[in-house]
Amino acid sequence: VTLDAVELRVLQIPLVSPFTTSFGTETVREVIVVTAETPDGRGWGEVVTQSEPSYSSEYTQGAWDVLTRFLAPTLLRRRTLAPEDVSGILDGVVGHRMAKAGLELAVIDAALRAEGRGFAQYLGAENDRVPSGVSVGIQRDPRALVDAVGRYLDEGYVRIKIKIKPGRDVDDTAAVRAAFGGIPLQVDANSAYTLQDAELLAELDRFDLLLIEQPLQEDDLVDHATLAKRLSTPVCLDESIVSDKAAADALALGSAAILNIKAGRVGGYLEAVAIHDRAVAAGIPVWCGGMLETGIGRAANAALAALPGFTLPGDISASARFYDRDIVTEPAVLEDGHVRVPTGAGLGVEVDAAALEAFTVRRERITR
Ligand code: OSB
Ligand code: MG
Repeated sequence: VTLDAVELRVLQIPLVSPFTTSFGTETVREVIVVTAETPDGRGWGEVVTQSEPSYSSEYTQGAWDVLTRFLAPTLLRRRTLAPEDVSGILDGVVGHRMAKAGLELAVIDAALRAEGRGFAQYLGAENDRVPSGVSVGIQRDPRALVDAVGRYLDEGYVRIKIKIKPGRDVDDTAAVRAAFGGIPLQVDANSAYTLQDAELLAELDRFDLLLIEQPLQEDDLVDHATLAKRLSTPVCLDESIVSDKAAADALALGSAAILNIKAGRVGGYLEAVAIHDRAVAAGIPVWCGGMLETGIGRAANAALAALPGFTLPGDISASARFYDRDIVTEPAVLEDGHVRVPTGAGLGVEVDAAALEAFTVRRERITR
């Protein structure tokens, strides 16, 4: 494609209910939407940073700075480029993977829309719908958690993930297990523990969980390997898997038996496919994580999760799990516990211009 301009917007979209994890509570999703402008039309991407650097070192204002001053200008200096060239062109900037991923997605979308080709097919997807799991935040108490989980099960979600943190782990998990029997259940600690907590975490073994996600810090690959030997619950890594190289290291060390793949965290959907391929070759199951995406990123995640190695349900819920109003004209819905993989050109969703405008709080257009 020929890239004429990149438009960046910060959006603030209200959440239907507060979302609490071990690292904090969000009531508004602050996200960057990227538009790649080409002579043949536009492409859309989403930068999944959050407003504070608590899940990742990346955060929205930091991403805005690196995108406007470095990444977008570097990309625009190339007259024409293919989607596969983007990561190499941006290689001179260290890190900032979520920012790079959003920019790359906008270029891919523009290129595919011009060709009339769908993103799922481009990535190598094989399924036309994906099973839908839901990530349930920490609630006031275990009873409120059971109420929340019950509502999601009624809606048809096929897998429940609950957030845990010290003091809100064993009792919360026990309450959900006791209330709903043998549902597919997993927990996510978002790095809230240390290896000292191994004995406590082993108490979760009795709940027959699908996995425990990211119990320790991002750079604790060796400690995760040590912990994995002490638990019967499979250890899954999220925060630690920042690249295909990190995935290779984690698998070599035995730090994880399962991987959560998030395109933003690893620098883009093409890097995500590389991790998928590596995991398939190693016999490691993967699933698609989420970052409270808008309809843009949610469509892209559904396509990624339709690759054959994604054998566990992902955090790809209906748009309505987070938003009353999305920024695409046909937000993802839950049908029989699944979300449909869009098939139209590019991401296969259309941006709702009025909604986009309504949520925009900052905007900048960068030209060649
Ligand atoms: O750890 O998976 C996580 C949301 C923001 C940051 C980190 C995580 C999450 C979620 C929500 O669990 C997943 C979703 O988008 O449904
Ligand atoms: Mg996680």
